[in-house]
Amino acid sequence: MKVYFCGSIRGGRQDVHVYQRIVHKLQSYGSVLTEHVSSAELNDRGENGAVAGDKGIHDRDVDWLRQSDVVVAEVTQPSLGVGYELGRAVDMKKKILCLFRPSSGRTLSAMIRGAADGEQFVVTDYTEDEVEKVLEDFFISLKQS
Ligand code: 6K6
Repeated sequence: MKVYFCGSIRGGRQDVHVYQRIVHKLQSYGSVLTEHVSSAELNDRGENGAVAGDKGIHDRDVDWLRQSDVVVAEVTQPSLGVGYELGRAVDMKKKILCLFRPSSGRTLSAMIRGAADGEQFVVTDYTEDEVEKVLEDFFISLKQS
């Protein structure tokens, strides 16, 4: 299974430790195409020189999104890039799980919360200590669908 993980880069890297937990768990289900999103070395300018320029990043990521079987997004830290990826993923009819932590004190965008249909697009509120269990439940329900 190919998993596309979305998390904030230029939107802010405050939650990178949570992305690392998510990616580690996702790797038990398949290959995570966007493992670099959880890299602690990547700063909020999204720089590490691995890809030539923003167009290269965009085109490669949209290509990986197309190849993916499932999209998992951590949406607590608002990010234009993550919102864009989710919109494209809906258009591609991908299975999507969005993870949001209400303990952040933020309110999730209505365009993400309101897109949930409980099947193709799932939004789950969680606390950091239950993240692995939330992912287990999602992948069990994915197998059954
Ligand atoms: C090269 C190597 C590691 O990081 C880079 C440079 N930047 C990006 N590389 C890959 N994907 C990116 C990069 N910048 C943004 N994205 C995609 O957009 C990721 O898949 C994230 O889910 C999302 C983050 O968007 P912003 O708006 O928070 O940057």
